[in-house]
Amino acid sequence: MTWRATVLTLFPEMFPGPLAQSLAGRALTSAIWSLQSVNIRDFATDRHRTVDDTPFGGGAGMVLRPDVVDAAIAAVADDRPLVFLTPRGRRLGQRDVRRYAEAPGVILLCGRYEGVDQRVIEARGMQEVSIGDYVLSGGELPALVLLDAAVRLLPGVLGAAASAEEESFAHDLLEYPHYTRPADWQGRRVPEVLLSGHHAAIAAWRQAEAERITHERRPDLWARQVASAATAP
Ligand code: 9WO
Repeated sequence: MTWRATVLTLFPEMFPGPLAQSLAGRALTSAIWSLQSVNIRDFATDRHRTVDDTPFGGGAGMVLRPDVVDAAIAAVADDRPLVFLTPRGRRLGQRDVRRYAEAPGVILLCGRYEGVDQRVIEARGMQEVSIGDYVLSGGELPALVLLDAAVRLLPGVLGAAASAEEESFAHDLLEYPHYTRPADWQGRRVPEVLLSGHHAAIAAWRQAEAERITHERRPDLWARQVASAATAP
């Protein structure tokens, strides 16, 4: 079955954007997934098609109105998870991405201005999701990030080898370094073991490198890795 993505946005022309290229683009053409971008403005009810208003309590900027956002959601809501992209959300991880890829699809709400009226977020029981600790001008780029991460996990998008490789993230390790020809580039030699043809030695070297780099750069991931290795069967 086709995995269905719906994006609610004031900038529907931002989709599929970069996802029309390469892997995700081919999968879109071959109907492994579908994309519907919905303009929130189409659900405004006044002559000027107003979607925002000034914040109660004062302050800078504008807030998306709950009635307009709710009408947009009502037009598309079904059995799919409803996700609001916001820096206030829970951080998106590979585990969440896998869960979205296994759902029938996702409905993504992209905010603009200073935000979306909190009542519609709560009333619709939206999952609030962040891709990282920075403020952007809207949720569209995070929505593209979430879609890219999920679509590559859909059956038929990647080959079997790459799917197995994805598993490695589940083990909380960063990737080992990669090398290709030339074997000597500007005096920098590829690690000898990789030229040896000794597959067991290569696998051991890669595992050691992945562990070293994880320990060095991501003590948080390393702690998880050590904990899960300790409880592994
Ligand atoms: C703007 C702002 C201005 C003054 C005081 C507080 C403020 N908060 C915001 C704000 O969070 N604006 C958001 C812009 C409203 C929702 C859409 N926007 C957004 C989403 N920016 N960054 C994201 C985002 C989403 C997911 N992961 C990382 C960033």
